[in-house]
Amino acid sequence: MRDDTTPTHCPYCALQCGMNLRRVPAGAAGTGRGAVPVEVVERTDFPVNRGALCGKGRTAPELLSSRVRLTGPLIRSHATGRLAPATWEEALRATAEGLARSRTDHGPDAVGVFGGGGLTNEKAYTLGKFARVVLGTSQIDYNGRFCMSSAAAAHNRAFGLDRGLPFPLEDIPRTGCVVLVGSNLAETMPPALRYLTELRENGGRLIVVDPRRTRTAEQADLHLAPRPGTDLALALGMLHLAVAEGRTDEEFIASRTSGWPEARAAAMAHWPEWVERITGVGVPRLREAVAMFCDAPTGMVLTARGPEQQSKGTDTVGAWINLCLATGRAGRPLSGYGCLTGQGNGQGGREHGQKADQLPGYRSLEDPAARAHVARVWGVAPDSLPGPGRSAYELLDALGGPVRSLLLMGSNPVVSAPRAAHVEERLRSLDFLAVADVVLSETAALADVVLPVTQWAEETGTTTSLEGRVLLRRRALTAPPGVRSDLEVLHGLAELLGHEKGFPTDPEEVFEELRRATAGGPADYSGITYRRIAEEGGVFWPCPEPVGDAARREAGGAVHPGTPRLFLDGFATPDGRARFVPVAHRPAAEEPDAEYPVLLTTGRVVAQYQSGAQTRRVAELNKAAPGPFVEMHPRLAEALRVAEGETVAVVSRRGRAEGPARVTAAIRADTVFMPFHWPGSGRANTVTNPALDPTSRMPEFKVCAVRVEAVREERPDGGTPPG
Ligand SMILES: Nc1nc2c(c(=O)[nH]1)N[C@H]1C(S)=C(S)[C@@H](COP(=O)(O)OP(=O)(O)OC[C@H]3O[C@@H](n4cnc5c(=O)[nH]c(N)nc54)[C@H](O)[C@@H]3O)O[C@H]1N2
Ligand SMILES: Nc1nc2c(c(=O)[nH]1)N[C@H]1C(S)=C(S)[C@@H](COP(=O)(O)OP(=O)(O)OC[C@H]3O[C@@H](n4cnc5c(=O)[nH]c(N)nc54)[C@H](O)[C@@H]3O)O[C@H]1N2
Ligand code: SF4
Ligand SMILES: [Mo]
Repeated sequence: MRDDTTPTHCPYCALQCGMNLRRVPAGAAGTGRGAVPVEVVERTDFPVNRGALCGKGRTAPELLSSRVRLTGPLIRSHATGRLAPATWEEALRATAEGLARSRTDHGPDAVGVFGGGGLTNEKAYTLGKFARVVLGTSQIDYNGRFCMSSAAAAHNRAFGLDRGLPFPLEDIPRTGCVVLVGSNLAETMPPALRYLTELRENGGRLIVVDPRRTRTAEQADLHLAPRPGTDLALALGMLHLAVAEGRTDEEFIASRTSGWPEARAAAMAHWPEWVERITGVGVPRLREAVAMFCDAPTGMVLTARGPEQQSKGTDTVGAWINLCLATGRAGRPLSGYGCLTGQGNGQGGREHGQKADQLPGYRSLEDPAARAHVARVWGVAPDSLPGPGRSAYELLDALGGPVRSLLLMGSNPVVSAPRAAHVEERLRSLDFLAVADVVLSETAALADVVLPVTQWAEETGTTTSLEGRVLLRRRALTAPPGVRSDLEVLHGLAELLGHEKGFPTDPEEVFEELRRATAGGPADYSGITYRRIAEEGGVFWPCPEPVGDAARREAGGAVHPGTPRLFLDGFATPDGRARFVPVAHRPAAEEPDAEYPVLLTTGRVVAQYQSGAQTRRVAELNKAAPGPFVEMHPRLAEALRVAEGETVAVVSRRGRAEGPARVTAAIRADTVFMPFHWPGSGRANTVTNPALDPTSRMPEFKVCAVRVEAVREERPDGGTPPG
């Protein structure tokens, strides 16, 4: 490795593609702001992407030197109401005072903290510790609640442990059949598409379940296009047929599971003909899918946001898990259920304590033993740790009410939260808002204090990929002088709030503490060190370090190898058996009616990332995906007398969003699709429904009832142009 080259990982999605960053010699790319200081060079030794990157990863360095990047703190001036430059001392002091004032006036739970699944493990851990130890608040949650919380809840319920994928991606091409439910991998994790291509080259079959014929669905042997919000019925229908056709694995059910009689009865109550009526997927197609899945010797079901972001997401994932368990496709080599986690540290971000109900190591905040363990590591009394707080949407909804001030790090809810106009209004009603970000996001623009932070390539830290593989991102260049790392921000605030110790700024020092905090917990990182990750290219958790192993490790001896594959010897439940959960279909929180006759579903496009805060500022990506659109079927377009490219409004009970019509037969005629990456008049989340799943508290991003209207431009003569 040349010494101007640093092996690291992409700042964006959970695939965490490996890349090398090479410093560009001064002068070679121009000078000053705007000159990109590093270039991405192929890194072929990381097995997950073997050098391949999508456009977002390839262009990620652009934001490092971008003119729109924040380079100094900002404080809102009382006189002008505008954000104005300030020193770090002023900004940290104003933040500490803003948070402390709410605490003094209204109690510790009047202070909220909102984190992000893009934060490294070290940051997520420190943010959770900061909330509980320094602020003493229970009111902390994060955007991962909007992401994979339903799959996480279902995982815990069935398997006793939540790791998105219980096997590495490299197993996918060797299984017999993959059912991919509501994932548009070809656009959301392009380098991973190769695993599906290889699966089919090896003779394996691919079933894709998506209301749209996406670029991913085009790869499938069988594409099922259910009505949005009906995956639960679909999975139950498949299980019903598997039972009726004698395709269940009774030996596996008897030896490895519990609860089958109830789950079986629940599935048998869902007749295939009824499922056809609910989902729009015909019985013959359903039968074909069951045969394809069960005839293969091994099989996997993988879900992503499609079935999960529903007000019944937990039960829906549970239904797919039941299908896996009943057919013996779990806890065996090359078989199982997995969730494709989304954000860069979507997995690690949910393990180390920025979630409302959780302590590091995936420990429960309500478990006295877990509280005692973590309190010991933190040097505080177990009783001083607050209990569980509100979930993400509930927390945002409580802003300006019981929660008076907020520290936000790593999320842009003005664009990404459901019922976003309401959330924006809640944020505006706060007594005090501080936002740490790398750019002036739509949410940062509302803040009283903006804290500019370092970016991925300027700092070191670990992430845990969708495979459960703990990876090391390394610092490749020095940050501009005006910015500080998130860890430095939290250290500075802790100090001002009376905690001089316990909040180190060195990521490795934080990780060493995290190892101890997670020791013995479900997500045990105690055997993982920076050095091991660097040498081994990543380590899968759980990776405990039993007594004596530290010395062995120091001496170069054999230690716990990490756990690429889970559940092969038993599930993580007390009796080692996977638990069936009986589930029944229920409608979406909002079904179409005469006033709102169409279904809206939302999601992503390949060139933009999430709220777009970062990718909308990269020229190449912005050119590829310049703005919102409304995908609709030609029949719907005809009924509305709308042509390709004409502006339409999508209106729900919560508000309206506009965009040009994109007319395509690749979507169901009863459904329109909008990507959610943009603010303003095209903000899809103005329209979405914050109905929550009762278990995971996941909002129903994937289905709500809308009316679609043509927006005719007024003509001088008062008429409208022909439609
Ligand atoms: N380009 C890009 N890549 C990303 C991201 C990004 O913003 N942009 N974000 C990252 C993150 S955080 C995440 S969580 C992942 C998300 O990755 P995905 O889950 O693949 O992304 P989505 O586009 O939200 O949803 C996937 C599919 O669900 C379908 N769908 C909609 N409603 C339903 C339904 O009711 N049932 C079923 N079965 N399917 C439905 C949509 O048509 C869509 O094609 O992507 C990650 N990668
Ligand atoms: N309608 C609809 N809405 C959705 C979804 C959907 O499918 N449909 N998907 C949901 C999902 S799955 C997700 S994950 C959310 C994501 O939505 P958001 O939480 O808004 O995610 P990002 O846009 O990634 O926001 C991250 C912010 O943090 C900043 N940032 C990046 N790295 C760092 C860092 O290290 N430190 C700090 N301090 N800041 C940083 C970025 O610049 C950006 O402003 O959106 C959800 N919203
Ligand atoms: S697929 Fe994800 S991790 Fe890989 S380059 Fe693209 S955004 Fe980055
Ligand atoms: Mo996500």
